[in-house]
Amino acid sequence: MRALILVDIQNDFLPGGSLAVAKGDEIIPLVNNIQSKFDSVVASQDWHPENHASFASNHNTKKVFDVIKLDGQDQVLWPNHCVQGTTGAAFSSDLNTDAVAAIFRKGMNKEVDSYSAFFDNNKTQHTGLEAYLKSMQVTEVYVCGLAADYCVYFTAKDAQSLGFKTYYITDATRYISEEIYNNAILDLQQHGVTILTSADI
Ligand code: VGL
Ligand code: ZN
Repeated sequence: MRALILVDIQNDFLPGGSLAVAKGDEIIPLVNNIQSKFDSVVASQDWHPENHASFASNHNTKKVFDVIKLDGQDQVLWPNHCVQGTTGAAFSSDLNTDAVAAIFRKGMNKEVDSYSAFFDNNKTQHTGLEAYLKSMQVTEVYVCGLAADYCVYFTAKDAQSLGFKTYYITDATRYISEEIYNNAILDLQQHGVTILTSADI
């Protein structure tokens, strides 16, 4: 069985949002189109409390995009985004979610960030996505969504390491930083993730 994971296609990551990914809206028609090619479609949703440690506003003297140490790991400080229950945290109204069978929320623990749809950045707290996919006999996972160099990257990397044959759909994602994106693609290739475009699905 093959599954499509829609990563964080939320208003705050789209033009006009607080952590807007340039041209992020361009992926939506494509993402809507390809869903019918999959046995299962699931989504992740970044879902932070207002006091989340990844928000620059929660640190004195720090600015957005500064990097700090959080629990021993490098942590980029972000603008406030995807706060639970806000419009910014909602899925884009242009995204077709009719076929989405389950939604996995992440980033609720204020002490640790959660880029991957599978678990927190310190890999202790699972979202339930791995167990869900395995219970559905999913063996192949395709990832798309926002942002290419953060949540889509870490979701693909974890999917591969959890034993799913993993595909990263480049035209169904957009990045925050081109440099980080280029490194992410190299890293995924080295870990055996297949990089493809939607035409090759
Ligand atoms: C994301 C930064 C912070 C993402 C989430 O969805 O890529 N990026 N939180
Ligand atoms: Zn976040």
